[in-house]
This record gives sequence, structure tokens and C-alpha cells, in this order.
Amino acid sequence: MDKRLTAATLAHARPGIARPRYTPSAHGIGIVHLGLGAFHRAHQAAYTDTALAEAGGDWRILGISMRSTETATQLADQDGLYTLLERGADGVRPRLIASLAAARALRTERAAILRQLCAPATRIISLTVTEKAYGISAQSGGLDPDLPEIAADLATPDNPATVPGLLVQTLRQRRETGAGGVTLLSCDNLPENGHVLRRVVRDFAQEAAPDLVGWIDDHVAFPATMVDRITPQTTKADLAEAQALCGLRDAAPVQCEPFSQWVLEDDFPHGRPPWEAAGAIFASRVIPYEHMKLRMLNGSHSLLAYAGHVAGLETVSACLDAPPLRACLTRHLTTVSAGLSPLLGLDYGDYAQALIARFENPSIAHATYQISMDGSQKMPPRIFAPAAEALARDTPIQTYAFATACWLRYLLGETESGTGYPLRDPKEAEIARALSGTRRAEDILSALANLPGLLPPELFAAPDWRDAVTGLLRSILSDGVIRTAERLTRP
Ligand code: CS2
Repeated sequence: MDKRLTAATLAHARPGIARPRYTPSAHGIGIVHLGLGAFHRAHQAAYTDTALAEAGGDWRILGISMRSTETATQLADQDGLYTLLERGADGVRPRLIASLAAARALRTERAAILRQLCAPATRIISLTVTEKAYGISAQSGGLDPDLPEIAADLATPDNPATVPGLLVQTLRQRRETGAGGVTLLSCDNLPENGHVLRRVVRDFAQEAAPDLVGWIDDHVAFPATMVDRITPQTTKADLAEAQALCGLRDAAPVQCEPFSQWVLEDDFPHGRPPWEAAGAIFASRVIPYEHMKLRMLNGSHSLLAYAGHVAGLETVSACLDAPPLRACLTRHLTTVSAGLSPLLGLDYGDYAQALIARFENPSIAHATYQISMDGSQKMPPRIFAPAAEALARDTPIQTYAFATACWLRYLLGETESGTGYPLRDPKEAEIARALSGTRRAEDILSALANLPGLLPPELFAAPDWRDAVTGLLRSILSDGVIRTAERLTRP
């Protein structure tokens, strides 16, 4: 029987398997990462692994699971080691990653986590916690103090469960102990993620510890980043494949595509690993990259995910095999790119072609249902923002209206063949309540328009937009997603 992957067995991995080109234990922890999901391990941890091999330094990572304990336990049992399965059209390339020095769960190891968050050696606290964890108010763009978890943390700021609460507690202790400033690095798919993080952290501090705000302004950096790598959920088959390839049992492998991109604002006053050694790009303005990626890649993902899931297509590549959806994707990419400001050295047409090839990758089964989750958080930057701009410029809005109509159809919680599913959205309960028994397009829009912070009021008050969405939703409800897509893209 194969041994478990650990620091002691690493040397027994099959010859020819890519493995760390450095001695992991020789490097201390310099980064604490919140959100130990697959994406972090496919992206930032892999860049850090390469940077450690190229330039060394005390830049290993302590990974924190914010909610569950399972992943942290699995990784702790493996000394933080795991297999990254890079799946290209031509096969899979396994790589053993050692940049994660340890893994802990907030629920069970709070004291040890706080110690590392507040250690002077920790110079970066990075995050992949998903959009909803920032506690943003759709109305103000700042922290929403009325969200139950945020309100609970504000009431007991010494025992926080939310991201803003934990960060403010950390910063307070760092100031008190003289541990010094730190860089807070959001790696979530939010436009201007650095600004958003700064805003919610400052807003939380303003309520919980107002005298900390000035210290934050002087000692904490919030660089913006654009992160990209398609990372489907780990499956049982990945576990078996990782073991077959490496000859070691791994309870926590990660699968991803070969492509990856990371663009960062170079604002790290407390130091950083030389991630450029792994291909990261440091740019003075990250926003244009964020817009390109969020609107072209993520926006297309959401469009395909809602259309596909409702129509019974389980993966992104299956959606591309359906000609009407492929046509919708092409049109979406063309429309979106026409609305972007030019980005030096980048051709949006080439980017779109490359995206289509990535979505088609036959080795990757990226579930439409995985991408569908948290739509209330994902739709605003991906679809509503470019839609509002298109409306203001009097340029075509149909593709955004179609994506929106597909999402609204998804919110009914039942596929076209009658299979029910949980919406998996932080607003799931209120959406389900509002839509109970409602099946007419007009009624669906009116019911959801009454929910605070779900549909941007200005956009949905515009008659052209409302008519377009209502018309497409009506068509989807009577003829189905695919027939509607067909009609929409017919030359
Ligand atoms: C996807 C992203 O699940 C989703 O919402 O659109 O996770 C996407 O795969 C990544 O952002 C790719 O970098």
C-alpha cells in the first residue's frame, strides 16, 4: 500500500514528478492566507512555490480555513504538502507543492492562528474568501453593519468570525504589540479588490476601534490584484489519479488548467516574494486587467453556467458543444470587449480566442453548478456593471439581458427537466420566499426588485433594460434556454 504524502515521504514520490526545488523546512512563514480552498492552492501557493525555488526567503504560507475544518486537517496531516494536477488538452502534469508550511482551521485553532497573524515575521495576509465574505453593502459599497455576522462581530470584536472582524482584531494587536504594519492582499474576483478590502477594514475599525483607523492608513497596504486560473472542485477521481501518478496517498490534491495569470499593484512596503519569477506581472494600474478578466472570463462563465445548468448541461465544455450557447459566448465576448478601454500590449480578440480554447479544454470538467453559486454577489461586477455602461452609451445590451434572464430562471431552483437544486447563494432564503409560486416573467422581476440590494435599482428602472430582460425571460420560460439562445444569435 502506498504511503501518505508527508515531509518524510516526499522523497519517495515517483521519479520524474515535478517537486519542490528547495528544502521546505529551511524557509519560515511570511504569509498567512485566509481561505484554504482549491483556488489558493492552484494559484498563489503555486506562484510562491516557484518563487521560493528561484529566490528563497521566509515566504512560506500558513493557510487558514475560515469555516470548515476538513481541508485544514487533511493538509496538516500531510505537513501542508499536496499535489497540483495541471490538466492540459494533451494530458495531466502533476506537481508537488511545498509552499504551504501549515494549515489550521479558525473554528478550532483560533489562538495559534492569531499568534501567526500578529507575528512580526508575517508581512502579508492574503485572502481568497469569495465575494460574500467581505460583508459589502450593495447600497453603500462599504461594510454592511446590518449583516447578521458582521453585527455579531461588532458586538464581540474579540471573538470574530468574519473576515473584516478578524483582520481588525489582528491589526489592533499588531499595533499594541509593536509587530508593525502588514500588507493585506485580496485575491478575490472583485473589481478594485484592494480598495474594497481597505474600505471594509476601515469601516469595521471605525465602529469597533476608531483610534485604529489612522494607524491602518499609515501602516497597512492594500494592493489590488487580478487572479486567474480555472480550478474545478477536487473529485474522488483526482485523489486516485494523484496517488497513481506520484505513488503517495494525497487526501487534498487540486486540479486546474495549465494557464494562470496574476497581475498585481506593486504596493508591498513590508516586502514580498519575487512572484515575477513565476510569471506574475506587476503593473501600476490593475483595474483594466480586472475589468477584462471579470467581464470577459467571469461574465462569460456566469452566462454559460446559468444557461447550461438550467438546460441540463453540466460542464462549461458541454455548453460549448451546444452551438446556440457557443454563439452566445462569442457574441458576449465581442460585445464586452468593445466596451473595455484599450490595454497596452493586449489584443482583446486574442484574449477572447484564448478564453474559448480554455473553456473547451477536454481534460477539465468545470461544473456549471459550481460557477452558479453566489450569483447575487457575482452578477453585479460581471454583468450589471457592463450592462449599465452599455445602456448609458447606447450600445447593445441584449447579451447582458440574456445572461440576467438565465440567472433569474436559475433562481427558480428547478432545471428545465424538473430537477430541483439549492441555489447556494447568501440570499437564497429571501429569494426563495419572494419567488414562491411566482412563474411569470413580469412577476419574477417585480418580486425580486423588492428585495434590498439584489437588483441595482437604477439599471432595473431603465425601461429598455427591463423590457429586454423580461422579454428574454418570458421566452426562456416558454421555449427554453437553448431555443431562446438560438433565436437571439440567428444571423
Ligand atoms: C468562476 C471563477 O466560479 C466562478 O465564478 O467564474 O472561479 C473562475 O473560474 C476563476 O475566476 C478563473 O480564474
